[in-house]
Amino acid sequence: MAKTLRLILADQLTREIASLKDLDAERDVVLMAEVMEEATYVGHHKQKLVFLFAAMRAFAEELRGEGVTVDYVALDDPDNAGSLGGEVKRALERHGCDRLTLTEPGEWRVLEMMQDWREEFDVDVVIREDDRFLCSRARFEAWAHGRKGLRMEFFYREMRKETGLLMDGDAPEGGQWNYDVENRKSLPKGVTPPRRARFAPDATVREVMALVEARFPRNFGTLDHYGWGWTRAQALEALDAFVREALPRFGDYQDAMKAGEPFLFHGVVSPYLNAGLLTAREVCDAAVAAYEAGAAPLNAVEGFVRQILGWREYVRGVYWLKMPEYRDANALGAERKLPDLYWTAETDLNCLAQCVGDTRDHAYAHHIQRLMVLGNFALLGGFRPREVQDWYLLVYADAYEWVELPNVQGMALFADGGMLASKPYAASGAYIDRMSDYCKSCRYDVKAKTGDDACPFNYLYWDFLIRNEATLGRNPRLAMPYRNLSRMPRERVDEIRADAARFLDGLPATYEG
Ligand code: FAD
Ligand code: DLZ
Ligand code: SF4
Repeated sequence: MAKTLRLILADQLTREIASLKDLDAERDVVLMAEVMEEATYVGHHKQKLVFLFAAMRAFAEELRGEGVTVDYVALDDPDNAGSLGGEVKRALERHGCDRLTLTEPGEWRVLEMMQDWREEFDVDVVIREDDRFLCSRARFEAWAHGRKGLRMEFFYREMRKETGLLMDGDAPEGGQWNYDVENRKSLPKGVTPPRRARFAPDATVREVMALVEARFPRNFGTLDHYGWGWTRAQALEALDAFVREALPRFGDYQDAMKAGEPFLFHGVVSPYLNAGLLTAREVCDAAVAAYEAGAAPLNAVEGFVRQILGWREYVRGVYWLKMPEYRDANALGAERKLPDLYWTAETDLNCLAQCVGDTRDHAYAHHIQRLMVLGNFALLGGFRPREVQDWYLLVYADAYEWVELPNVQGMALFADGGMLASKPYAASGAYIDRMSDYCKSCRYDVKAKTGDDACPFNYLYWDFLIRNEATLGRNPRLAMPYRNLSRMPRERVDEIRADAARFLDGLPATYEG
């Protein structure tokens, strides 16, 4: 039998990963390596680096506890080759392995690298499918084949039927597939979000924190509020706390935003899911069990399951279907440089200051903050998709290209021309005012459309529609705003364009990322 080297990446931290399935603990070696190439392909948030390195170290210890030989190469190991390929090469030589077994990675870039290893290394290279997802790449391709539009809702219904989640025989539980209309409430006064499961760093995590501060002092973000768990047991504890305390109101306040409350009633489980500490199926099962026990209502549980069984699986399918061209799509010809406020949080637009601030402090912002504040502003401002992509890929603890890219290109920026979304998620200040308390403490007046105090989202929204009329003007879902635009006096249109240009030209944009 071949002696096998099994490489485990930082986002493959589960005993169930395909590359460990036939592990022979007596003979095989598991390689895990903290390498500069992966730590620097974008300048990851400090919390993301700490979370991943701490979770890698803990997982290596778990395997060792089982009697598995783990070759763990730390970032500050003097012999560290600096890249995954370099470390695989060294380990193959060190351990005299004749086979290399891998699980396909979550990024095109890394898959290409792994495919080159077949030529580079004189051993059998086996790349296994990542079966942690509920929908395989082949299954998604079959679903997408021959379809004009790839609407998530239809994909989601098929996944419900195939997994049996929230099904009552052949019918959806409760009679409807989707309860989203019930999930758009703002947060009323007196409703306090629950305390979240956060974890105080132990000695190992503190060591990783010191390493990250020393090696990446200028990276985005702060470690001051660090609270991510780093083991599967902690991830399960976080999931359990969410299901008990937040899930019942997840649906109602899914779209709400509140200053100083980044987590609200959200799961806050994406870093654990994406790194392998939790599985998609067990997270959905936990939510459905709460519904069946009468502990959470259907609108909350269906809404939550849809995010994972629907959106998460769907964006992964889109990523592999559309890469590598997808990354370069720029259907709206957006060419402005990303302004500095995305890095500094220094801006008098309070909604942006709050959302960038939450991102800096927690390597987290919830979906509506990412989409309707940060993404909406990038869409309206016409910022370059590649710069927006890099920003999203580095600032969140849950960010990997397979999930970040479709969300940025398809959902936030409409850069794919409407393959993912039927219309751009463009909104004026009124939406942000309705769903948050941000406007109350803002120096701008959300109701004002003109003048120095006018909320910039108001004229940027119309400027966006005017600027992109050739591309968007025939979109049936934008018929109403374009009809309103056609009735606007010429002077008003000119005024909007001038206000928007003055505002956007006045945004400092000097950062190189
Ligand atoms: P909840 O609101 O509690 O949702 C539960 C779970 O559903 C999440 O943990 C996540 O796994 C899944 N989910 C929800 N929405 C999406 C979605 N649109 N796409 C994929 N999965 C989803 N999510 C990431 O995991 N990584 C990213 O890099 C990422 N980048 C994003 C970029 C943009 C521009 C936008 C608009 C969204 C992005 N998302 C990303 C999706 C979503 O915002 C996060 O998954 C969610 O905020 C994570 O917080 P939570 O665990 O509290 O989620
Ligand atoms: C994201 C990341 C980082 C920051 N560091 C490492 C690392 O040092 N070693 C490793 O094996 N993986 C790392 N990763 C995750 C890889 O970049 C990841 O597997 C790809 O992003 C593919 O999803
Ligand atoms: Fe944002 Fe406008 Fe509200 Fe200020 S007034 S917080 S800029 S939406």
